[in-house]
Parts: sequence; C-alpha cells; structure tokens
Amino acid sequence: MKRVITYGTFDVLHYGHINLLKRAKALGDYLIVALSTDEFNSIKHKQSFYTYEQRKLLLEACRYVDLIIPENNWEQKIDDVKKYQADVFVMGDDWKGKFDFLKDFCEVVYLPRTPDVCSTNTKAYLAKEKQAA
Ligand code: C2G
Repeated sequence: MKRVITYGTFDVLHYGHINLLKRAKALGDYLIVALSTDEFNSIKHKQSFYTYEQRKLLLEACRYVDLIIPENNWEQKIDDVKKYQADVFVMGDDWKGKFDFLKDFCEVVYLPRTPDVCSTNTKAYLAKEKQAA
C-alpha cells in the first residue's frame, strides 16, 4: 500500500486542486490530505472563504482523498510522514524545493500547478460581482 501525503488550504475548491489531488493519488494507493486549520491559515496570512469544517466537507466528497488530517503548523510534516507512514510527499511546484528536507524520509514530488485558476482570484471576482449587484 503506497501512501501519499499532501498539504494545503484548499479554499473554494476548484479544478486546480482536483487536478493536484488526482495526480497525487495516481502516485500511490492512499492519499492523505493535511488540511490547513483556520488558525494555521492566519499564520500563513491567508483568510479562507470557507471554514476548516466546510473545506473538509468539500474534500471528503473528492474521490481521490482517503484521509484528512489537520495542518496546524509548518513543523509537523516530518512527524506526519512518520506517523502516517507516507511514502510520497506531493505539492504543487509553486513550492518547488521548499520541502526537500523531507527527502530523508520519503519521496518528494512537486507537480506543475494548473494554470489560470486560484482561490484568491475567484474570491476577488465574486466580491466585485457582489459589489456590482
Ligand atoms: N494548486 C495547483 N494549481 C492551482 C492551485 C493550487 O496545483 N491552480 C495546488 C497547490 O500547489 C497546492 C495545493 O493545490 O499543492 C493546495 O493549494 P493551496 O490551498 O493554495 O495550498 P497552500 O496555501 O499553498 O498551502 O504546508 C503547505 C501549505 O499548507 C500549502
């Protein structure tokens, strides 16, 4: 059983996220998603549109996701890889190189981001639409 782990906020779930999860799952048999908590998002200076529970509910509906765990801080990745026996760590390539320290514990894969879609732009567009309405 090859276990894959990935991390993120996954706010306003979109096809870029799904592309990432689909490709991550294809690298193994079991995909763990460490979902950023609302508290950790404030540490990342990210204000998510949906709460942790709402973002978790959306991810649970995704066929590629087998387990969701909370991401509370930057420091938990090595412990997570050990605790969940992850064979592969996957992130979009906007993070390329940032998590190479995990290579001592598992395979590290950076996948090309899906172009032209991101939660931030979608939220900005929706906010503008709301103002115009
Ligand atoms: N992603 C992607 N294509 C996009 C948007 C996002 O491939 N158009 C990928 C990102 O590269 C990331 C994952 O989808 O691997 C989740 O994206 P975010 O929720 O923006 O994750 P981020 O806020 O970067 O959190 O400890 C790591 C952090 O928690 C990562």
